[in-house]
Amino acid sequence: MKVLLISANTYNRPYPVYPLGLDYVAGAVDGRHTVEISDINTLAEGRMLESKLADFRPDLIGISLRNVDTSDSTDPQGFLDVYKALGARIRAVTRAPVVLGGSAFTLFPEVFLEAMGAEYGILGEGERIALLIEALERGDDPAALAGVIGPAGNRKTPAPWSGPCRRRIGRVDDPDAHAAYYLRQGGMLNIQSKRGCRFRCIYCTYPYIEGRRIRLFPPAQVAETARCLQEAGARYLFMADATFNTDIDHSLAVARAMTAAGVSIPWGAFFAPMRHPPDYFRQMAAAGLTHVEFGTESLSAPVLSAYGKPFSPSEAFAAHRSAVDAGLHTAHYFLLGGPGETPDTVEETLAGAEKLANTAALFFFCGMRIYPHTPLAALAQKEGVISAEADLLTPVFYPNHRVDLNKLALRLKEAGRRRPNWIVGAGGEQTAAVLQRLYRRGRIGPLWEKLIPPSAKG
Ligand code: B12
Repeated sequence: MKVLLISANTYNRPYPVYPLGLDYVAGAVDGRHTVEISDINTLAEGRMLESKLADFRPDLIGISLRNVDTSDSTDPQGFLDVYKALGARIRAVTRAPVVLGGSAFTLFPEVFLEAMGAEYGILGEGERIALLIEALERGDDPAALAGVIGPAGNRKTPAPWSGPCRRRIGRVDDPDAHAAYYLRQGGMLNIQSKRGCRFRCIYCTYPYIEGRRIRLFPPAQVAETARCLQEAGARYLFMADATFNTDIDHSLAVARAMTAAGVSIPWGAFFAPMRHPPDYFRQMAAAGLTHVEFGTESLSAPVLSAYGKPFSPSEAFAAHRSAVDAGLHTAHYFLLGGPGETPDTVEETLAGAEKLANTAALFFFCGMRIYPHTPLAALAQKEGVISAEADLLTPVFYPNHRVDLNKLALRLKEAGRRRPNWIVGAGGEQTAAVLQRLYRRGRIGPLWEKLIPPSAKG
């Protein structure tokens, strides 16, 4: 069977993100079949997609839907129409069955399936495609499989995947390969060291998308992938784990394995600012880590507790200090205005943010989006804020009656004039433009530290 996997994501902020998921989907397909990956970022012009479909003549098309929307209330933009148009272009050329997957699809499967006129969708981990192909070959209905839905939609949830996760690294050194596109814009590719998230942060979709059970990848295998990517031309790696330090020992083992494998390019990852051994960030820095992105959310104890975060404000400050002392660039993400937030707790968090010395960037998101399958959705339903049938595709924010989110965003924008490293939302057009300029000059990585004039750091 010929399988064409297509990455539909063309959103390029803060920078274009290599479609890592498709490497795993490709790696799951049995070697008897021919698999190719096409990326709309590199097929954007003219009728290149149509030509690809006509030349390759796939028997099955997999489409990866990553983002639902920008998820930034200060810079809203939805992608349903873009995906819908892509579905129509594909249907105009071929009747091959289409299977959807990816995080956006997993969150709103029925909507995307219908909009794109697709036959099937796989919720959560796409490794399940191997079973779907077998079912098609046998003439069975793939929609009968766990975690797979058909056009009738059937309210399924992702089925846990306990088989191997094999990544197929495509051509990176070929300038026409899709990886080359990402290398030209920031030099970044990505890797993964585990699947799953066991935290219970009330707003978060990750445990639903990836599963709650943690599955650690062997450190030597992660390091070998990193080395291959480096050899092929990657100049920076982003560890795409939900939280890299959920398992401290494993994260240290991965870092040591990267050094042992000769990985010398810089890398970054998401961390929870939790308790950790005193020399943790120094060991990470010694293994090439340069950027720490902390999912801090708040610096007020009752709010952290209401949000279900696994750390206290003092642990967050301590983690920040040791990352900065280890010479790392740190960014903190805040999520203001969720359940439990009051005007006083906002003040506490903003006063705390002032004390995070030497932070490259602080991103403030105002308002907590309600995603399906999260504890927040259950809470909002219990409180009568949303109905069980609520359409959450159009963003619904948890209504905090004590904090005016619009006023808060304006206040943060105002405060940002004096504190250039305070960024409201993801930074919108302005941040993207600065990064694009730096990438054109050959700079690499997330570059949060370069967004801020040196005189403004402190
Ligand atoms: C790491 C990450 C980032 C990093 C990426 C860094 C990098 N260089 O890779 C950064 C910080 C840059 C980032 C930015 C953004 N992100 Co982000 N990110 C993630 C995160 C934590 C992991 C993504 C990842 O790589 N996972 C590992 C790979 C292997 O998994 P995967 O791609 O999902 O693929 C698997 C399955 O989905 C499935 N699958 C995928 N494709 C296909 C296709 C088919 C056919 C099939 C069958 C299956 C399938 O199989 C794969 C293997 O199991 C996810 C949350 C999560 N835990 O999933 C959010 C997430 C993907 N991000 C999200 C968003 C919104 C964004 C931003 C728009 C935020 C913003 N305003 O800045 C930007 C967009 C960036 C862009 N240009 O597209 C959302 C997307 C859904 C949504 N709400 O719209 C998520 C799900 C988080 C959330 N809030 O819900 N992100």
